[in-house]
Amino acid sequence: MIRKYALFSSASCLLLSALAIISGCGQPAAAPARTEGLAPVPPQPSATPQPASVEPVPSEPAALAIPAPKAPKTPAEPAVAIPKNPKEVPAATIVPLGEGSVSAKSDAPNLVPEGNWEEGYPGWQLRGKAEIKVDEKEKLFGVRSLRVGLKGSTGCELVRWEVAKGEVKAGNRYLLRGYIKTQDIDSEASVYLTAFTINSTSKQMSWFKSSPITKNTAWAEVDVPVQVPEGADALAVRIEYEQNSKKAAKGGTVWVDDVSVTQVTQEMLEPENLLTNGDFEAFTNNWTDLPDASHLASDTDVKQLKGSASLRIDLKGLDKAFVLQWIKGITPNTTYRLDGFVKTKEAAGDAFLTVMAENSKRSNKAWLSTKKVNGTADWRKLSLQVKTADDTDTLAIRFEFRSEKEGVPATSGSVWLDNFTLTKIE
Ligand SMILES: [Ca+2]
Ligand SMILES: [Ca+2]
Repeated sequence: MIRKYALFSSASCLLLSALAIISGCGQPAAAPARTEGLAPVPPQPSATPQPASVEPVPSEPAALAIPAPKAPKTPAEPAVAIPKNPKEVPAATIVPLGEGSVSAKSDAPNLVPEGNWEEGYPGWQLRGKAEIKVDEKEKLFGVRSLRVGLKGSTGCELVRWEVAKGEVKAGNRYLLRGYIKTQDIDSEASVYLTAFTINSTSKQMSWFKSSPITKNTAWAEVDVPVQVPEGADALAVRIEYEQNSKKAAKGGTVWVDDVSVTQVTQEMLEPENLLTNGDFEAFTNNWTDLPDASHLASDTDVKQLKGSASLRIDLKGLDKAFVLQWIKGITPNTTYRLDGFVKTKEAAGDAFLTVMAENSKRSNKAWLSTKKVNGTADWRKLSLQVKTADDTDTLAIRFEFRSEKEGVPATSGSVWLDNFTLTKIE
């Protein structure tokens, strides 16, 4: 803390000069549209819901995911209503994201478009010892990231002043987000993404800091929520490297990509995830696994950007395995969205997500499934939207890895699951 305030007193003159520089730069250009890695595949037609069934346990969801060749003669009202016009509600879509995939981001304007490093690092000021360069090999978005070489450095910071000049008001909320990768950072040293607000009259500052990132960390999404305190009228962003001990080795490399600051409004707050442990940080807690947990592992080496673990399913010569979670208290006539990230390695068999909707009498059930994936592929997002019927009160969310033919023990390979969310849309 002492160090920071000392920094600030030496930085206040810098701030004034930075203001003069930045005010001459005019308005930042609008952030370029993000398209790479997120190209949506056109919505797939959904599975045809099956008529009501009294089976206590769904046993044929895979078959139900395939549109029936003929419509039932007298279809019972399905628990999941699917509009005939697929434009109204995209019933099942798959969005391949490819290597280094990330979740979709908000459409709010980015107040630090220079944080994508595509045009170098205009507006950023380096203090302390480091070698900064754009890097066209290690990047997550666009064609460049920023590489910070720390050879011989005991600490440094890269500051972008006044990212929300004229917009910062007490009570406003912002999300600072960046993507960071580290290599050979000493365990006694850390990298942080930090935002701070400034009261330009009193010079008082408030700090908002990410968790420390150290050692060797694959590209990780780092979020720092900021709530502007009373009296603050400016916001700045900092990427900092700090040694926590004199024993720390002076070296290592940090890559940064796509730093953004977006204002968060009430409507943009992430909807509640109705799944518990959908990020599989707690192995299979809250999930039912079938046939048993012997094929499952918590994998801390492979995960989809956030958190520290994914769930891995390894199969050899079995016909299927799945994890299941029941969600009760579902609202009728409401659209829900299911998203989940899946990675596959030599997966012989189909991996997919299924939703089963059920009424309170357990007399009306319907299934919808995402597209199936297999083979070897990096993280892909599987998504599904369902609209519940008049009497739906329960949804069962199931991830399946199974052979194409029921009962044929042909499934093999590995599948990783991470960041499953079920959210109420309307
Ligand atoms: Ca970039
Ligand atoms: Ca996780």
